[in-house]
Amino acid sequence: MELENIELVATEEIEKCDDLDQLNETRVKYLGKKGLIQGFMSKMRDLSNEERPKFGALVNKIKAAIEERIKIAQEKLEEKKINKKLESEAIDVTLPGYKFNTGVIHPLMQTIEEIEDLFIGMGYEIAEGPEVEEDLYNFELLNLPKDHPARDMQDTFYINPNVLLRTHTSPVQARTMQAKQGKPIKVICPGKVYRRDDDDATHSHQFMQVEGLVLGKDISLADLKGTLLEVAKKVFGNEREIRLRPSFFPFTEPSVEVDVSCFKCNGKGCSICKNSGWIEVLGAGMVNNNVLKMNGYNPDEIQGFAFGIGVERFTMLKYGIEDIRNFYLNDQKFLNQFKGVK
Ligand code: FA5
Repeated sequence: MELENIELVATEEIEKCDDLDQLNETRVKYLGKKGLIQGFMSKMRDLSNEERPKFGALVNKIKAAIEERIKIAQEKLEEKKINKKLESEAIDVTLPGYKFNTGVIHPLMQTIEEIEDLFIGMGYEIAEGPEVEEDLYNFELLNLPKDHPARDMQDTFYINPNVLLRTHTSPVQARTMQAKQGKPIKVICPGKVYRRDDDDATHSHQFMQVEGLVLGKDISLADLKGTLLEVAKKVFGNEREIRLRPSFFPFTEPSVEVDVSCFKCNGKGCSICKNSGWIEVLGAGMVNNNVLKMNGYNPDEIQGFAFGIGVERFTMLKYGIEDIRNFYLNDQKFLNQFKGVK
């Protein structure tokens, strides 16, 4: 190639380069150690002293021009590379987002959380116990010896003669008393319980309760009544009527049951409340002296009350749910109604 043509040819080649690799090959071809420019440099030896500086200056000028063109091309190709990367990573922020199907806290758990918050605010702690329970805690230590007729009140799933699925959360009372060894107690215990009850609109063979137990000096029935009315008022508001009615539990004396006016008929009587106008929501009473003694407490020094709230019944009354079985069918249409309630 003639020296005069080299700048023109190099410029055309540089401009044709599509990427940095090609450009580098072109740079090596012209400016590398064994490149075309170097080839002209080595020819200087053969020139006369007069021609050499002129020729040298011309080669250097052409070399500088090619270097400059390569530099400009390199900047362009680097920018092109960055733009290509940005383009591939670009997102359209105006596109509508993906719809995420969020779950919903089960209405029974919402009720339990509400009850827990309420009692924690009143200074209670939360206790837990096993669902597969010993007969000893579920019955015997609660003043229900074997063959006691009151055991029929809670038809039981037995695993063997001494082990059963707990029929209520009251065994946690006995467990907590044994653990606290005569000291004051203020706990609630939420959990699942099991009974051989026939399923209907207000009964299920598996349901949830929140047990409560308070033991201390000079605790009276008035404290129990005040606590239960406070809870019922907070959960149901002022629209519902609440009544305490004398009842019987072997582990409390005296015992009461709390009813709330039926959400469906407002006390007139309907199929849901079995024409009574009321729905029973919890059992309660002053802890029986025998229970205190059996679990290491002296009834002359310490007394207290206990209660067992039916969580399904609370939730049915709160939201006007007509059939307890809705809680266990996992029907999305039913459950989604409780989105955003809590
Ligand atoms: C008891 O289970 C006692 N352990 C409660 C108690 C605790 C009394 C401490 C005294 C001291 P009862 O069997 O009544 O009591 O049940 C309590 C509540 O559970 C009822 O008021 C009702 O709301 C709910 N309940 C009872 N059986 C069912 C059932 N099959 N399905 C749904 N809820 C039920």
